[in-house]
Amino acid sequence: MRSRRAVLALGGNLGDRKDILQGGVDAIERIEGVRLTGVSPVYETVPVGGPPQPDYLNAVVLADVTIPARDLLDRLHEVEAAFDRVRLVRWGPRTLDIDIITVEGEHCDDPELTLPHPRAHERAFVLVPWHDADPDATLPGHGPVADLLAHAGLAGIRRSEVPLVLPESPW
Ligand code: A4P
Ligand code: MG
Repeated sequence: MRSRRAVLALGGNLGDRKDILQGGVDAIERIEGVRLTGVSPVYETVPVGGPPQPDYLNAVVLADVTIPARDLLDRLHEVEAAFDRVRLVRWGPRTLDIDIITVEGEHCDDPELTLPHPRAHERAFVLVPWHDADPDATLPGHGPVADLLAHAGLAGIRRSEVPLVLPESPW
């Protein structure tokens, strides 16, 4: 399948958040048909929605993907499971969540995989690191990420000094 650019958002608020985030990035790079091209700074963020829960670490990675988006979602769910992700309540605390924000040229309304991600445009914890990783990014249907940032509530977002490392591709 031809290569398309994809944007993935990672977040977690249980366990050793930094190690899990880096472990998630490393595991994404090992997925066959995925090549990481960029990684954002890490942000410490106040939870949006859900029950009372600890603050999150959030980051965004950029990738080139040659597998179908549904296969990518399945592989990402396997990565989440490898970090003991348990689903109890919607928007509840989690060790690792990996959302597909966009896959270049792909639109889908299926609840199992909605593309672009239906809430990305209003989520500062996605938009801020995405803009850092790609200042020219555009969210299809919503416009430039730089413009969306102007309307996003930035109060609950704090840049962390923790760096994420872009791993070497095994492929
Ligand atoms: N799904 C549909 N489209 C997608 C997509 N583009 N990417 C389906 C990934 N999954 C997608 O996801 C629920 C279902 O969405 C899956 O079965 C998948 O097939 P989930 O990972 O089980 O649960 P979730 O992530 O809690 O659900 P959701 O609705 O995607 O949550 P959001 O809207 O992403 O919000 N606050 C802070 N500060 N930081 C966070 O990271 N995350 C959330 C989750 C809420 N508050 C947060 C954070
Ligand atoms: Mg998710």
